[in-house]
Amino acid sequence: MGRGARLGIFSSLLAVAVGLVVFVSMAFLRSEPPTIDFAAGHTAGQPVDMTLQTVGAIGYGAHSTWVSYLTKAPNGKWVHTTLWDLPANTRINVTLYEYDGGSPLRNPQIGAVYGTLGNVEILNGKPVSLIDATQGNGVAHTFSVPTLGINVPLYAVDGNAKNFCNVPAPCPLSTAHNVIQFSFVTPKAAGQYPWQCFVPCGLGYLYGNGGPMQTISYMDGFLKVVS
Ligand SMILES: [Cu+2]
Repeated sequence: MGRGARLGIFSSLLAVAVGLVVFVSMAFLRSEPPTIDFAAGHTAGQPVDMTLQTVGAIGYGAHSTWVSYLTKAPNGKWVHTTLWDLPANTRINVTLYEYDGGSPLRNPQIGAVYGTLGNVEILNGKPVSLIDATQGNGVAHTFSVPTLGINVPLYAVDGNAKNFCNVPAPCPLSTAHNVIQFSFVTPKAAGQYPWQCFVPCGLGYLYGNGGPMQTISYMDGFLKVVS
């Protein structure tokens, strides 16, 4: 084989290799979970309803044992994501179905409800401003937006309940759950506001703070406020 032919083969192989690296990198960059659009077609002054759930294990995918949030899209489908487009300066009415077991809190302050309208959450129909996690089933997760001063502790279900949810998410209403409702107002300024759970619920990770606690679509996400 002549020098020119060898150079030609080498160049072709190099081009294929570079192409593969670019393709895989782009696929990785594109792999962000979907954003659910609650802002499209929104009428100013009208509240937005949002339905969420928390589960003890997502039950599928690369991390099937991880705890997770899920979001109900406006079309009624449950989606494994924690990214939402929300209209600015708008009341958001959240209904959250909590299906996970819990524990006492390392920091009892996380049991306080604040930053919601009235500084309360409605737990199974009753207004609550503080959850004492040393009592009952404890707290499973929180919905917290530090930059907006919002904290909502999610009272847990009995982890030993006969109808504890152990099917792949979404959990059905026939399994043990608590219904938690609260409202908050999105800021006037557009931007990405991070939210997260503050219960160290990443079982099997250092101090419970790794894994799902650090991964968007599991225990943290963004309010993408659009004006
Ligand atoms: Cu959590």
